[in-house]
Amino acid sequence: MIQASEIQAGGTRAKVRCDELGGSPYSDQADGLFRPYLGPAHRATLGRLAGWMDEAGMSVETDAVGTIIGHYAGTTPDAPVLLIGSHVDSVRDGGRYDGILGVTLGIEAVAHFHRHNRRFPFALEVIGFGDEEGSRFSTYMMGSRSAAGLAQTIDDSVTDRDGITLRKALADWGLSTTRFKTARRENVLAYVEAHIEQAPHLERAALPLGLVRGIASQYRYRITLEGQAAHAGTAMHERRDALAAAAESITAIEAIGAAGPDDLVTTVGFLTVENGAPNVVPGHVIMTVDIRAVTPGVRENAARQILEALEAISLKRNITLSVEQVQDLQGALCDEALNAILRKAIIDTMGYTPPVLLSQAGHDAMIMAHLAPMTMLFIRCAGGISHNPAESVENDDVEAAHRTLVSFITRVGEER
Ligand code: HGY
Ligand code: MN
Ligand code: MN
Repeated sequence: MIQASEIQAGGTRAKVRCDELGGSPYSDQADGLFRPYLGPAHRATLGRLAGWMDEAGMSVETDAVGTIIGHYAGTTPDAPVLLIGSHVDSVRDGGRYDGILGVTLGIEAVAHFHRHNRRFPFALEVIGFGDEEGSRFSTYMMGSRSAAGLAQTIDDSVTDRDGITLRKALADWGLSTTRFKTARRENVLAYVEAHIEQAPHLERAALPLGLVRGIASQYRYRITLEGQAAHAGTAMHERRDALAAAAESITAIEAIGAAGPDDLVTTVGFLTVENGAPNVVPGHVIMTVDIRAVTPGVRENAARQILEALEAISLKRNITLSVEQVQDLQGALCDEALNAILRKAIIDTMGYTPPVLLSQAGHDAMIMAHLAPMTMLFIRCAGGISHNPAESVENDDVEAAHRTLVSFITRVGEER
């Protein structure tokens, strides 16, 4: 019988490894965490993960888009694959556990079975996607989209903040878009992703782990407001102030989000003023709008209201408005059968029936749902805070997640 004390080391180790990866050389930001796709930190992180995967008895490869995959063979060579993973990239000034904790927990689960020489009628693969956040290029979910066999478009007009194109960044890794199709994972039985909740529901319920019913759909727009740059001495009624128009628009976007159903969220997360200066009336503003909802139709309805509001404000202020949709991400429901097994695993290891939550945060799991049935395990995080250096998790909660993941995989094996 497996000793609980032995299994607990895995959970703590998974967290401690995320802490190690939270700094140089695994971050491209001197004073915090930024691990962008195809950057030096990404490459260093894959090297470190490959070593841990090797220690856990896995063979390791990196695919055509820079995704790392550790393989732990099943009892037969043609056995289907149970994929366990998440993303290794981060947002700028990000938290240490978003994404990467799902990869280190996957490694710990396989290490546990390796130590006990346990094999299943399916292979285990731990997968670490390099571009979920879209924090370097305006791509997003590139790794899971390729793994799921979804088409990828490369926009050569898109560059990172240093002017490097995605195509160049791929070439610097010896990767080429011509091989993207080879990244599709074959013979996949299911996909499971352990991830911090990035919301406060588990903390408010004083519970360490939860299930996920579904992941919200997302729209993202790039809005350009064109007025007229003018001297700060210009009379108020003679201005075409793009930033004042943006401010009124942002308030309207927030009000539409707040007035909508509980699962609707609207965010303006990025704004830039061209040639901004204290004594210049802003003439050109670019901002983003992110709209999410789990319930079908809510996202679409909110988008229509928001675009109508922006048109009315721009007309009133004599501003030229242009709207570009840069993301249309369909939501996804977790597989009921996998959720039932994960529920039993949580009852087994924790002794309580877990809550079933909605995820307003996007995850690779919503893409992997195109390839195979998927499920997610949510882990409590302090205050629900994420995309912030203050992101934190408790050792006990990560150990609970580790033990639950081991129990979940064991149960899937028993049900095969
Ligand atoms: O935007 C999201 O929800 C995820 O963090 N990429
Ligand atoms: Mn994130
Ligand atoms: Mn994430």
